[in-house]
Amino acid sequence: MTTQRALITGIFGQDAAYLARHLIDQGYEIIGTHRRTSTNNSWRLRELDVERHIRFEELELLEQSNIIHTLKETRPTEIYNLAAQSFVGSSFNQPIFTGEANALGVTRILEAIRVVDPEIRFYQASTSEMFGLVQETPQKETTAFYPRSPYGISKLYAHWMTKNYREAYGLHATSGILFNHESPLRGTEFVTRKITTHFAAIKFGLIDHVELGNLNACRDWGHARDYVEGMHAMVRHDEADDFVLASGQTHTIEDFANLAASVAGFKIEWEGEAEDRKAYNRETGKCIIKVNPRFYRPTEVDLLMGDAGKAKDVLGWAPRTNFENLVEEMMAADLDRQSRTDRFVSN
Ligand code: NAP
Ligand code: F7E
Repeated sequence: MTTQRALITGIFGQDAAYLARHLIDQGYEIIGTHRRTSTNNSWRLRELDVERHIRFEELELLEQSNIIHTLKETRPTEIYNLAAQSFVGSSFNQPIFTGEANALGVTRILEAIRVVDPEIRFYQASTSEMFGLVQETPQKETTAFYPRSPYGISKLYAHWMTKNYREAYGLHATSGILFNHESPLRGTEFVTRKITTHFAAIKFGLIDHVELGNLNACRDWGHARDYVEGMHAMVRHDEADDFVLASGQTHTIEDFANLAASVAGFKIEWEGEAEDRKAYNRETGKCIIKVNPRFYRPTEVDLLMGDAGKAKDVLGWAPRTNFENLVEEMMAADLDRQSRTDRFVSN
């Protein structure tokens, strides 16, 4: 069999690191693409010991000619489009950039595939944010979409473009509708890792408390390591299609904070409601969590809970890491990182 060559966009992101690890273990050659930055941003690839196996190329989602030339020069057999402006909060302040990168960026890649080599298999990173104001629970492939942010809307455009290029031009273009997946390599702006980095810093006396937004939002959280295996299974499946990957369980932000606090060794007690809600360390009496409305979103996604039944039946995919193990792994990793420096760990 000829060697498979995967091009992964957004190679410096969380999912790309785990996917690169998985594909390298399967014997793949990896081309990792990134936008130009002034500093090296490859800490995740180093943590998983994959950096030395990757051929790096610059690829900017806003630049059509750059994408076409990169495909012509690197000749991948599979493309995993993981690059995106992926933070929902920022999408409200940067709706146009978010649309350019997440929506039109995908059209640019699909066009490049059509022109350069229509045999390339394509994976699009779709998201549970497309369900937004949910129309049924649990959410599955057939659930009606109702996105609630410029991010969700940009991803919905890309989702339909992927489907359209599949139907119109016969491309093997697959869309993975992934629910939240986290890990010790998660960006620190996302709520899970914001909590674990801040708890670690509180533990080591560097800060007093963390400020969060809506504590009642419910998310279906899994581990990125499990979800990238599902991406690969989708691309290797004979027919391109849409698949939900999810854990099937949902928890509030407060649940996540409670469990992370207990792993970090804090006994906490909650008082107050809404903006006045606070969590106190019972041993010291000090407040360690406060609500700051600055972190509220103009329109919120209140509840996500996915049904990954189709991925299980068709691909044989199921998550291996449960919520408790995920929180334990993330909290332990940040305690370990923080124990090795007196600077607040911020990546
Ligand atoms: P991530 O850590 O934020 O990584 C995204 C990567 O995209 C970053 O490395 C970023 O580059 C790159 N990027 C941003 N704008 C770009 C541009 N204009 N041109 C080229 N590259 C650009 O995201 P992730 O959590 O790994 O998620 C991977 C993908 O899955 C994303 O598309 C995300 O929207 C989607 N998704 C994620 C989840 C989840 O829960 N993690 C769930 C569903 C879908 P820099 O490193 O330079 O910032
Ligand atoms: O927010 C609430 C916030 O930013 C989760 C991305 O990977 O998953 C991710 O999007 C919830 C929201 O992730 C804070 O209001 C409370 O309800 O961790 P998050 P997200 O918005 O769910 C989807 C599937 C993606 O596709 C995205 O790319 O937590 N929340 N307090 C907070 N959120 C943040 N960030 N910070 C807070 O202080």
